[in-house]
Amino acid sequence: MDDLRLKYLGLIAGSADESALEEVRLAAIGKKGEVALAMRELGRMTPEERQVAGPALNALKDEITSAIAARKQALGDAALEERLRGEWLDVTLPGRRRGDGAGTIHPVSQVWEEVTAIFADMGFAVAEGPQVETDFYNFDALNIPSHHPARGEMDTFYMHRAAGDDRPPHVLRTHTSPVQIRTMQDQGAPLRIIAPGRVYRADYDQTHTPMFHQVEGLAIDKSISMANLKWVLEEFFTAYFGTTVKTRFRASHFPFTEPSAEVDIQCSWVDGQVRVGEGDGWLEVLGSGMVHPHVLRAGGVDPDQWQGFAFGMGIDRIAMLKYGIPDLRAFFDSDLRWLRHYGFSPLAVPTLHGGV
Ligand code: 2NM
Repeated sequence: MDDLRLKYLGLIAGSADESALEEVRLAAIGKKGEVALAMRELGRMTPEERQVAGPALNALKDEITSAIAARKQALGDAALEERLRGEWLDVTLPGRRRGDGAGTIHPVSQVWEEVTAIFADMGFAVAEGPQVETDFYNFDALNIPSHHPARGEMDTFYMHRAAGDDRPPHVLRTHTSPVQIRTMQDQGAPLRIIAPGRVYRADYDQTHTPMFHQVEGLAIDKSISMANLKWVLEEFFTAYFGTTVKTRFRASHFPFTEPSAEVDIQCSWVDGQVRVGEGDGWLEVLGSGMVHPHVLRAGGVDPDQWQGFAFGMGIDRIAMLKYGIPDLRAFFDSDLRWLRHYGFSPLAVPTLHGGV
């Protein structure tokens, strides 16, 4: 019996997994196991022998049973331990950063969205139109006569026509005003829209790029006035710069508005840097006026029944003002270090309109 005991306790201790353990169990205490066979021997013993051997065999069976259970438990614990070691996860590690090469929203796109959101809050819908225009929509409809300097090749990009095609050439739009004409024609009055978009002029120096971004506004109704214009613009600049901004209107001239005004915003200069909404300086940011009757008529709107204000400003320019960017041309260099420098991080929200 001691031999059986040592043999099976040894085999149990040496079992590497549950199936090996089960084999040992069957061999030891299964129906045909060695302990069961030994128990069958009890019938051939004397009562005295049986009285000693019976309890001893039962005790051996119990001992093997609990040794198997203990070994099973130990093997299970070890397997769990092993799995936990493999699946270990340090939740205190910092998150993975997006690569430093990741792009971000472009300042112009960001400002485009800011401007759109502010005017949307005042009830202005966004209007869009083609960037390649006829000279009717870009010039004639806007009361810009054919002898006007803006129509010269010096200022405007003209598209080539095929040889023999003598229709007037298409132009890259020089402002988003053609969108205003098209929207007047499509929707009629009353109307309250902004037209943000890319525009093109043959200009390239410190303060001009051949493509830039403009947003124009147009509000047409029975009794719209320049007082409404002034309120809307002050509301806009105050929301955009996050501080109360006064405006100053100066009489001016545009072919498409009468009367016309150039609009300045209040500012001061500190260490050569401009600060909007404080001080007694003024910065020109915008052109505006009451839409000329010829322009309303070109849009199919009766100037005897309707009147409206319009304005136009440069998105790039007000982006430079808000984010302290001194050089316009850097907008189009695609330099990520420049983006980071002006505080545009890769975590910024993605653009909705396709971006710059
Ligand atoms: C400006 C200045 C003044 C303007 C006019 C129109 C239209 F088409 F409705 F008549 N849209 N925008 C306008 C007026 C634009 O930009 C400096």
